[in-house]
Amino acid sequence: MTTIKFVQGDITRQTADAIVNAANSSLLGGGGVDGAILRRGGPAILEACRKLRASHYGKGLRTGQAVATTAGELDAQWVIHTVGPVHSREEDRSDQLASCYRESLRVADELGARTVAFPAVSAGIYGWPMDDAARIAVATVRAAQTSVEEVTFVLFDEAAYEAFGRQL
Ligand code: AR6
Repeated sequence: MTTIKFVQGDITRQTADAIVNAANSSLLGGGGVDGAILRRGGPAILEACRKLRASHYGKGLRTGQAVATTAGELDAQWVIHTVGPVHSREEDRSDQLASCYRESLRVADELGARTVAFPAVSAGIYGWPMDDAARIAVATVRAAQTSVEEVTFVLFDEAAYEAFGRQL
């Protein structure tokens, strides 16, 4: 049984075995939570991402997939990078968003991570409406078959925190 928690704050200040990054398929950085993680985590994370691109992901990491690197100077052992879908009004990409949470937890299980911190994947630059992002995130983690003992959703602002809280 996985305990689910919600906190409001900056995920780069969170302590967890694994911190999930809302990355993009290049794995080479961006804005939002990705930029914050790469800044505070120091150069080791980007260096590990570059190596992953060269060794395994020449075309980039696909949407809905997840891969781990060192967490550099963050208070965690690993960063799990996942690529959320860009929100679309024409196409239902909910399965891809759910896959981000499932795949991140699968990678966490492989690593032996017991505690995992997630941001609201896709709910920033990628435009996913917060209430729907929260619904998919919480339902997917609840339904996941995982050995992870504790999942903490780290929500950047009050509106996001409240949207996730409504899922309880
Ligand atoms: N801690 C916790 N949550 C944060 C933080 C933080 N430090 N900073 C932002 N958020 P976004 P996406 C929230 O845009 O929508 C990047 O350029 C933010 O308020 O980070 O998946 C990547 O490289 C929002 O609620 O991720 C991709 O190109 C949530 O995190 C693209 O953005 C996700 O917002 C991914 O876009």
